[in-house]
Amino acid sequence: MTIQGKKFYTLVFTLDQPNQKILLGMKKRGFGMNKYNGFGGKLEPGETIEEAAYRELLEESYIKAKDMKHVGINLFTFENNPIAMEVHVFVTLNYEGTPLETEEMRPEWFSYDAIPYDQMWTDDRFWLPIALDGKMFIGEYYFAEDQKTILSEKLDIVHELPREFDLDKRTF
Ligand code: 6U4
Repeated sequence: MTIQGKKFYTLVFTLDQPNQKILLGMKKRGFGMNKYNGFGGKLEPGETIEEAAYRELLEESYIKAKDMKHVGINLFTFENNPIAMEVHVFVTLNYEGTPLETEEMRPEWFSYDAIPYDQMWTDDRFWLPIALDGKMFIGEYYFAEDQKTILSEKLDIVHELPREFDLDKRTF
């Protein structure tokens, strides 16, 4: 697979740890529409990955995170698409506000043992449990054009995350 470049995205999972619940949003439009996911999106010009993570969570759910932990990086590539998506995953345990529906997302709390993986991206069932377990990961997923079938995958638990995924170190 020839990759000519990548774009950065954020993805934030808000956790109600005492009640073992995770906040997901049903995406109402755009990429990943009709799937549950965390809250996130593209970086704006001049923004750091962390700044984008806080901003997107607030814009899409009205949750204001007090802190966040960077828990993983996933590199997504797609058949016949030369641009990779580099998604930086965060969790927040400390936040203010109550989630509200926005134009983009309909928020809903789920118990950790009832996460609707069948209505999420195919890769989430592999790496989200690692994040919920308090560990960090780096994943690579190569998707077929249907955006469902994973053609190749690699997932590592790591002790430290790099600032970004080095495309030269891709496995496939
Ligand atoms: P806008 O400009 O809001 O219409 P949109 O096309 O909706 O953009 P955006 O900005 O919401 O895209 O970003 C896509 C979101 O989907 C990011 O949070 C990253 C996330 N994402 C993309 N591929 C994913 C995958 N395979 N698994 C996953 N999240 C993914 O869990």
